[in-house]
Amino acid sequence: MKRVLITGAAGHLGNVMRPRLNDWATEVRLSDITKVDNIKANEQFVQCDLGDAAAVMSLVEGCDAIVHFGGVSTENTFDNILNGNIKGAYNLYEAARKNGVKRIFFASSNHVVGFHDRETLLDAHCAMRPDSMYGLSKCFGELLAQYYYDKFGIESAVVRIGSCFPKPSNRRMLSTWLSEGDLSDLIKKVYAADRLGCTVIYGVSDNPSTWWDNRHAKFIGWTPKDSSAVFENEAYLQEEQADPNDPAVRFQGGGFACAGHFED
Ligand code: NAI
Ligand code: 15L
Repeated sequence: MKRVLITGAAGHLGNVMRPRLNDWATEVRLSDITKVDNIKANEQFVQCDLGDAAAVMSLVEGCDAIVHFGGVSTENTFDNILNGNIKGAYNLYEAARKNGVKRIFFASSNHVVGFHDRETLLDAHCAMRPDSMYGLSKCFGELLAQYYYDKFGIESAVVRIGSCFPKPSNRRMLSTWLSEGDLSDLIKKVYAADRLGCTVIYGVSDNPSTWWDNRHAKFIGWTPKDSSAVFENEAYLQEEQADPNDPAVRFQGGGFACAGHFED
């Protein structure tokens, strides 16, 4: 891989993926609306608001690959989501088209399907049931990726990330947990594939309990190696009360599905 752009580089996943992807790329262009520190020899930092079309156009210039983590990552005001996730995704795909970028790793979210209940096994072809304005903005991003593939041939991995944190912080995350190692392997597999098309992939480790089936993405050859089983007996997870009638327990999106509508 030659020059890779990582958006959202100041955020959680940007920070954890940066060292893991460093050897993989000759040059890494890091970008965020917030400053990124400790720039390494093969890294470059470009501060940029994804909602600024002209800035995003020059940000993407000269890049061969884009790992798109940037944007609002939880529920927020519509204006913030509109700027970072809707205009931001549009600006990024337009910039990719005009700069000849052929393949994008798009960090979508499980909150695109958060209103499915947990007894339902989902695959890439299930209906979108967003659980939040945030989830809705990721639906837009996923459809945008499909449109840019159908019309312009730009390939995307549309990755519905579960919960990528060092460990599950609640019982729900025993089913949604994605390890950092499995995520970095997935990014590399996405760029190693001969063909990708526009493929929806659930970003989840090999957990004992799962609501997601990745059979339509098997051709990529990604096999998650980690499992939340190692955390199952941790005391903080045993103590959590699980009321089966609580919407946060019924729906896949957990707290996002039962939170009130976010207003300013
Ligand atoms: P994060 O919130 O830590 O990082 C997102 C970064 O995007 C932040 O550094 C923020 O400054 C930047 N950003 C926000 N608005 C921006 C704008 N208008 N212009 C430029 N940069 C902007 O989130 P995290 O956890 O690192 O997630 C990365 C991506 O993965 C996000 O798109 C998120 O929706 C997605 N994701 C993450 C999951 C996880 O478990 N960490 C689960 C599902 C999806
Ligand atoms: C997400 O989409 C968020 O970005 C992340 O912060 C977590 O809340 C995650 O989903 C989750 O569902 O655990």
